[in-house]
Amino acid sequence: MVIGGDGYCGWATSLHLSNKNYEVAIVDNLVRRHFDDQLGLDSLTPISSIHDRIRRWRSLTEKDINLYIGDVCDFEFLSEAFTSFKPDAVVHFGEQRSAPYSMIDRSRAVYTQQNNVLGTLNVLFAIKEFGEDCHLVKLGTMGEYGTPNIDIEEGYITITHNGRTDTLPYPKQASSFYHLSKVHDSNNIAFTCKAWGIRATDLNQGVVYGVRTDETEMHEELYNRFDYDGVFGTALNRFCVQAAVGHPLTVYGKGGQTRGYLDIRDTVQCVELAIANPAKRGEFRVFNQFTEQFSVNQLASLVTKAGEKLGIEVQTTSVPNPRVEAEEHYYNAKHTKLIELGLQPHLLSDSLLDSLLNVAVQFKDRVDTKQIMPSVSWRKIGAKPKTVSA
Ligand code: NAD
Ligand code: USQ
Repeated sequence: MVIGGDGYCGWATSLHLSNKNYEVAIVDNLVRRHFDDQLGLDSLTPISSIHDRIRRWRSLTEKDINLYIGDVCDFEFLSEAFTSFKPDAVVHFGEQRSAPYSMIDRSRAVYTQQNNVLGTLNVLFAIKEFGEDCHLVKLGTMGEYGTPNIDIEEGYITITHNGRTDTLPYPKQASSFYHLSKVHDSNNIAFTCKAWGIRATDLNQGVVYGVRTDETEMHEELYNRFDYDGVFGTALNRFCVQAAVGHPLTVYGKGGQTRGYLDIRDTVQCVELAIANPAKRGEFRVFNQFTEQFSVNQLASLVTKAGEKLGIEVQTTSVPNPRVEAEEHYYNAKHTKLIELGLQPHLLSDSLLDSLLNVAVQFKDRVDTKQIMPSVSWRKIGAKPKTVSA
């Protein structure tokens, strides 16, 4: 069961798992498409409705994907989906995933935490009630750890304090109401693994880039979404679109912000590996899911070089940082557990950047350049409802 299977990571994963002969059900309330309507945004790539996507997949492969349209915060709906599909594994992508969206105003901050924390709590109760053996594969985020001045471990750290030693959850220092919702999820999942014997894997994923996977390439009705706007667009994807339309790359502040990144083709591989090698009953397993670290300045320089090769002149501008975050810091995060399970990373290469830039160029007429600059400020978040695109 792929919760959030109509979204960016979830759609690619659903097709990948279906292609690998897993029986797949997508659960989604389509709220992500509603956010686009609400804020006047659109994917760079044209995306079909979930019904057309699934019909097209069936006509190409003769494989069925089950579909449950509804909200995981509605326990009655979720219970029905669980009892009818009876999943062996639940992959939970179904959350509000934008840090800027969660910092627009009070109502979006509250919505983000309500949707994410209560949705996950319902999933935990559904597993306890209807499928105790079901493995929860939950999408967390590397941002749960923040940017501490020591190495980041995978979920746990062994500490000796006043002569005694223990292995404890790695400290969390998230820096948006969205990233904090993931910390709250992790705590709830860890507790229910202990209390009820739930088996769970928390995939602390870095920033995802790219758009093509083997399956989404099969037909234009299977295309994945590609966000480039200041609310849902993520760093490298945004930079490629900015380069394609001749907009200077928007480096926030000093640009030393370093994060873990991975190709969307590795997202789908990691989820498959987690499902194929489930956590034990009662185990709360944490994997850091990224393949390489980059600072924002490094990304800008890689895109500038890739642009040169394609004859595009790329400029960079320093934008006053709309976020409250360290702009120069130490960053060294472990990421060995998925490699040990067999992950074969697609590292960011010149060829990938060329093809991403080419996708951006192909669809550049669809770009609304007014959506590129950041419009949400961490410092100016207010209680009153705000329309960001205004
Ligand atoms: P997305 O917004 O494209 O997809 C999320 C999907 O979940 C959407 O289709 C949405 O309609 C659905 N959804 C949201 N709330 C729901 C609810 N209450 N009930 C049912 N469906 C609901 O996001 P994405 O980029 O695919 O991210 C998926 C997950 O991966 C998120 O949990 C996110 O935090 C995590 N993640 C994403 C990235 C990234 O770079 N995109 C990086 C790290 C982690
Ligand atoms: N940044 C820029 N310029 C831009 C966009 C971003 O300098 O135009 C900087 C940001 O300030 C930040 C870094 O790039 O320091 C990453 O920002 P992002 O928007 O690419 O990613 P983020 O907000 O962290 O969120 C994304 C996904 C989220 C996921 C997270 C993984 O939206 O769902 O959880 O990546 S992580 O960053 O590891 O926490």
